[in-house]
Amino acid sequence: MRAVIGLGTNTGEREQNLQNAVDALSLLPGTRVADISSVYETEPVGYADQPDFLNAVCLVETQLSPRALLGACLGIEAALGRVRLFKNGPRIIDLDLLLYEGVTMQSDELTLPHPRMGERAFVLCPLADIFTDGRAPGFDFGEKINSADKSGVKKTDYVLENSSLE
Ligand code: PH2
Ligand code: MG
Ligand code: MG
Repeated sequence: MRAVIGLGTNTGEREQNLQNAVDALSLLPGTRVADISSVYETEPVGYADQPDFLNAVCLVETQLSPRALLGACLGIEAALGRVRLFKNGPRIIDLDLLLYEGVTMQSDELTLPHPRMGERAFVLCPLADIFTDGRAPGFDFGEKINSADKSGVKKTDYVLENSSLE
């Protein structure tokens, strides 16, 4: 199934952190990275007293279930050295399962689609690189991206490599 994962980082070697995360996703069992957005430099949303982020999203094709994919994302965060100091605080890497084709669900560990993705320009802008018509699997965001405040979000020229492709 197709799933969309949001990536964010605001400490350490930010570009390298994103690349390491994409590389780790492409090594997951039964999983291939099908597409990767541009990389955006974004002002922190919510807790403001922290460095700017780099954000991107990627589309994966996976045989993992939503819960297994979420667990794999948390495993990659830990492997890349994420330490949770406080909620929404600075992080070396954050991998959020945003969408999973054909699945809407709400539980303590996982809500799909991700409940805040429609309000976050740091998610919507990279999403629009992949889904240029404003339609992601199970999530139409054409209206949302038009009305979103994109002032704190700037496209960079950094390109993430996709080791799933020859
Ligand atoms: N992630 C958050 C909270 N705020 N702001 C930006 N710019 N980018 C993020 O990835 C981000 C955030 C919670 O995960
Ligand atoms: Mg997040
Ligand atoms: Mg997260």
